[in-house]
Amino acid sequence: MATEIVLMPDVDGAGDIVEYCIELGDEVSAGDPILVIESDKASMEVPSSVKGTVTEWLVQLGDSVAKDDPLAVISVSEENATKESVAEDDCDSETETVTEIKAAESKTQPDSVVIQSTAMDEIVKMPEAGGQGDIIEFYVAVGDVFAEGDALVLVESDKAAMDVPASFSGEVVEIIAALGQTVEEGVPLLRVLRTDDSASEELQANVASVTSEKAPAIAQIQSAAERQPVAKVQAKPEIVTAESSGRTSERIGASYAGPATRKLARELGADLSVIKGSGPRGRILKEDLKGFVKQQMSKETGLASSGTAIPAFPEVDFSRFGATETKALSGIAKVTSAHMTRCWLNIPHVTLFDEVDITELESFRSTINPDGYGLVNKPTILPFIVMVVAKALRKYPQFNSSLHPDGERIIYKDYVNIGIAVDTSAGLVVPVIRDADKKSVSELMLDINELAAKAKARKLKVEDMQGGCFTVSSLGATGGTGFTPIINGPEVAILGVAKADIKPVWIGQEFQPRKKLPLCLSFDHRVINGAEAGHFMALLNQCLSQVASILL
Ligand code: CAO
Repeated sequence: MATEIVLMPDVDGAGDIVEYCIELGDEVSAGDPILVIESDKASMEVPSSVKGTVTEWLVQLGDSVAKDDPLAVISVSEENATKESVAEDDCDSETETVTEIKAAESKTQPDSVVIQSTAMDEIVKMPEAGGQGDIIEFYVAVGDVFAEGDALVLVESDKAAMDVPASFSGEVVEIIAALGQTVEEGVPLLRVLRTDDSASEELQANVASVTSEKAPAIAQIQSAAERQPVAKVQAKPEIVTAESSGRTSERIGASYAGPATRKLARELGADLSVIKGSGPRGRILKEDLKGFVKQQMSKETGLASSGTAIPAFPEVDFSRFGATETKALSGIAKVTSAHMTRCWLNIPHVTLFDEVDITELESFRSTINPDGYGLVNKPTILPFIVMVVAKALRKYPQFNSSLHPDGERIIYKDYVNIGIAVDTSAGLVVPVIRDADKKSVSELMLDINELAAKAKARKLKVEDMQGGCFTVSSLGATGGTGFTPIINGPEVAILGVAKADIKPVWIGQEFQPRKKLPLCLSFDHRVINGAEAGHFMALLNQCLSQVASILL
């Protein structure tokens, strides 16, 4: 059994020991934080340089330490005597491949070598299909391990969200982009260490290329690589500046949390010592802290954290009443949820209902030969509706506008782009038909088919969902006699289409069977009044019930 002394790393100035991250007797891996040090400028975690058991502290809480001061004794088994150094990751280059091997320095550790390798460093970038969007969530934090296919980052455009998935397994070393940052194709998001087989092969290939004089050392490195496919490289210690955190005083020693979590706790005024950590060895994660604060807020006020003063639902343990299963929402569903809530709470909705006689339209539709228009199937009712809506938007520009956020101006748009709500397995998306007022029914049908197919295959680009002026939400094929669609803000109106049905209509002296299509027009009452909505609906009714009038 060999012993290893962990020394204070070379940081800017001295600092005080404020926290033990582990207890004596705990097993640590290379890179695991063992102590937290704070200076008047920053706080940082000091990682273990080897895998082993911490047997002795050489410093006490509150001690002031400087570079190379001994901090702790770690007992390393013979098997783990190969030292995988914790390299300082101050390398800015994306693809730098460095394998540096130094011979062991002391006789007590004859086999010890230092491997400093960034060979498996990879940069995860914003993918090509992603278009442009804002980063709204990092699903991973530094140190998190992920598998191929795991979602890493959630990027949101103004209408949809996209998960950036991992194309290999690995570990997060650095979050490069910032939350809220607008990113486009090729922008670096994360620095990661690749841990799949190809990374391991790459490491071994690098090692094998080192000169033969270093053969004994190479053997050690290879066995280290076998035990742990990627030589662990610790990112720079996480630094939180005291200036930015506004730190005054802090309880020392009892809570196991990283600097970023502690900084957030200070900002929120939360006492970490009463929070239960869900991380490894009870480490308090940011999620634990946020959950705790949320819980406290609803306990104290009974209000939701939305800022709208609407009482929140209390958390219910449904498993008391029977079996339950909890599943995470998809990225799209999360964005839709937030967007729908925002629209519902911000826009004073009014919904106007009507029934349109589409008997004539249906008989006309039945005569259409799709081949003659480059279509595979006959057009559905939807492209006719879109065409008529486009016409109505031109005639009533109030419906083709948006209210300025200051609430004092209306922005009129001189283009007519119509969004179509499409139901997909991942949630609701609204791709946009450009210049709908300039397209024929068959062109609109082709656009709808193409956008719906892309939506269902999750291949929509961000730009496919931008720039809409008005939305049509057709539930017709599914059923229902009417519904109250939520306006897709900052648009000011939306048309819901329910299921057409044959109904008896009194015409002249008798009832006649007519096909009636229910339409539901929700409008923003700040921008559109009821009379305008009535005129808009009347035009839709007229054009859809007398097909020829579409031409007028
Ligand atoms: N009444 C009766 N039948 C209707 C109808 C209606 N209002 N609307 C469509 N149909 C018929 C179509 O005509 C078609 O039959 P035919 O082939 O005989 O003509 C059949 O139902 C299937 O239509 P469709 O749904 O495949 O095609 P569409 O052009 O009407 O709609 C799309 C395309 C992409 C909008 C639709 O598939 C979809 O995803 N709708 C869901 C939208 C949604 O979820 N909205 C709710 C938002 S709020 O949560």
